[in-house]
Amino acid sequence: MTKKGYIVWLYSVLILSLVSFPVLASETILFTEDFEDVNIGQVPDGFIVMGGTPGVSDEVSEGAGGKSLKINPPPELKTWGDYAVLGFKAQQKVTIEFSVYMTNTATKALSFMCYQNEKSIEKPENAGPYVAVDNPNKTQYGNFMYYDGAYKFFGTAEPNRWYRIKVVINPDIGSAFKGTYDIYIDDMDTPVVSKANFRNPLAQVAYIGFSLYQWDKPAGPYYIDNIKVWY
Ligand SMILES: [Ca+2]
Repeated sequence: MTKKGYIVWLYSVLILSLVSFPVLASETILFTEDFEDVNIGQVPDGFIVMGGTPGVSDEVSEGAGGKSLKINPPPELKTWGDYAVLGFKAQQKVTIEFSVYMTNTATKALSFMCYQNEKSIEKPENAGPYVAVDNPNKTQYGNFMYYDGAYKFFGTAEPNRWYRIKVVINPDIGSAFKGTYDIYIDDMDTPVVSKANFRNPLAQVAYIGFSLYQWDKPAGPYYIDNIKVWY
């Protein structure tokens, strides 16, 4: 190869490298779970279950599909919260994604909550970010909601289909950590809610929980799938 030929070759390699390998934003995954490797009725390692009987099921196979986490207190159980909770390395800036499905029998709202430590996970009033969904045919709400001291409605929900939810937590580190969060539904590029306020200030986010309250009549079921926690 002549010197000129070598230089042309070198530039070609450089340009091809830049075109072929653009710099990608790095993503650190703290937790993922699709429930496919979990036995029916069990919960994966890392989950804390409280109140009723969350467990993996294959009852909703379409959509997000395969196996998913069923949250459905048994009819005789009166509970202030049928919880499935999981912990991860504490963060201040973190994104949580999951898919949720409600049947048309669901009568109570499913709540998704973020907590700062294990001690606080049993009480919804300890949550920072707080997003809920319920059945338009069986409840007074029938909407997606977030809670920052009062319920704020931001979208209509339908039973018998999967929704993909993304919650992006934006820390606002001042004298106390009281961040905000953005909520996405299905469209992962454009938030439907921006800068929702936390229900409570948190020092960090280290746990997320899914909870279904049941008191006077059967509340569920709801199904959760494809959980991803990352930053
Ligand atoms: Ca699955």
